[in-house]
Amino acid sequence: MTEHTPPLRFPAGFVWGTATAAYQIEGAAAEDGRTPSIWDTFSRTPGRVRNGDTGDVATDHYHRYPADIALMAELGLPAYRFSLAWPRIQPGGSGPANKAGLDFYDRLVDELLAHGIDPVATLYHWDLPQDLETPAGGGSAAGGGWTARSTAHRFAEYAALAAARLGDRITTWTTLNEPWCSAFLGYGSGVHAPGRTDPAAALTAHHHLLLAHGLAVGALRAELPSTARVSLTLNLAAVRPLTDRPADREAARRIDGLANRIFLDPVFHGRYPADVLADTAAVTDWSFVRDGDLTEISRPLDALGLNYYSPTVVAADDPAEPHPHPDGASGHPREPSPWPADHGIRFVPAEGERTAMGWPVDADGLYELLTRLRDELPGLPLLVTENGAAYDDYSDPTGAVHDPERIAYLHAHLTAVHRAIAAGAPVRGYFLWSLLDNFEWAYGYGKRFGIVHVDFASQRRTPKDSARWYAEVVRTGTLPPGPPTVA
Ligand code: IFM
Repeated sequence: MTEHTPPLRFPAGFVWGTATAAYQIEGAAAEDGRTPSIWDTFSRTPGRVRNGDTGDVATDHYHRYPADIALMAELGLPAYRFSLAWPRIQPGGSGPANKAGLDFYDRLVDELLAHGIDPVATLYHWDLPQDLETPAGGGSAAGGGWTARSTAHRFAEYAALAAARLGDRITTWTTLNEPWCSAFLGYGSGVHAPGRTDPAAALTAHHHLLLAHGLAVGALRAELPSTARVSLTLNLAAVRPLTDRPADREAARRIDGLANRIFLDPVFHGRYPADVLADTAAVTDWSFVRDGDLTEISRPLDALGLNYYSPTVVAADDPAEPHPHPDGASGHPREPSPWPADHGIRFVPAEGERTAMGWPVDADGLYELLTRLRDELPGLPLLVTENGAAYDDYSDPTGAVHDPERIAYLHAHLTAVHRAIAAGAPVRGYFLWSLLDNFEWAYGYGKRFGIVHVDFASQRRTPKDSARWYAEVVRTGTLPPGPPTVA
């Protein structure tokens, strides 16, 4: 349900854009010297991705980028957040740059600039070169992926190669996208590549991802002009206790630690939170943290990116109840959890409206997070680097794609952004996820987040109603009065 609201004007200079990621759209998995990433391996492993889908072709953006950029220009979208594929730029994850890989991003960036679109680059959106996870016979890499400290150093070398070639034209750089997912879904629950289910490995990976971020910030600063902006994107969680009971509040404190403060404290204050170290003491002694790491990790940033989709509601487990299975049946063993130490905590499915991912629609969580960051990181520019929703879109007999639910979702969340700005949060831009329907990781092509519909058989692109609606918001810098309520 969306309430009727008056038009809301965004500040002058507010950056509007859309976002994508390399493995989700590029395809061309084996072209021009690209080597496999952990997602190529994972998606080819039976049972890991729905329907056996892979990113081999995806939206074929590698070949169709001129038309995709022309479409962005037609929609009047002034900025574009995309990611660079490490295994394209530095095959295998070590050694010299692959000229053909860098040439692709060179062409992409030039095409964006020729259309007046500002390129915003992310260095790592989950496509770790497979050789860094499991070295091919005789390779010099250590293996172990993000559980290996050396991977952090390889990442900084890759960052330097990318910045040396593209830093004269890309002015906003992001090191990592959602390191929570890389560490906790990749090494904890195993629903993301590389598919490991080891809580100690998840925490080790977490630290090495942050170290990689810090080392890459240093490498970027050394290569880029002083005017460049360097940032990090986090998927922080709006964590809520189910009730005000002390046990539920304690559950919320623990998950807030593992979702939010485990990133914000080291990156912005140079320390891990004492309560998180205590909560996870049975999992790891944190001996992978070495002298000097936190200084490296807390190098100053020019902005923080926030990705937001829905809130997280937690409660204390009732020991008298059999443990609920995530599918609703009781008494089954628990699935591996992404959270390294969540014993005694229950994740409560929120009530009300949901997207096709089953995620609750709750824009207040975005407001809560933006105003929290306003208070905790005074003066740091904020960007909403992802926000959007999947729905079961289809093209009707006339070829149109009507997606009123997405428009309502976007309206509610942009209203929350506007409210946060009015409350003093320094939010400088908004990147809608996503430009195109794409490869939604373990869900394959079954979940559509795009404002542009992609027919994956023909690769035909069709702007959905939401694309036209967003284009008008961007053109006017104004959010129109609330859209009709979606039943
Ligand atoms: O598709 C993903 C994206 O790669 C990272 N953030 C969340 C999106 C939707 O699940």
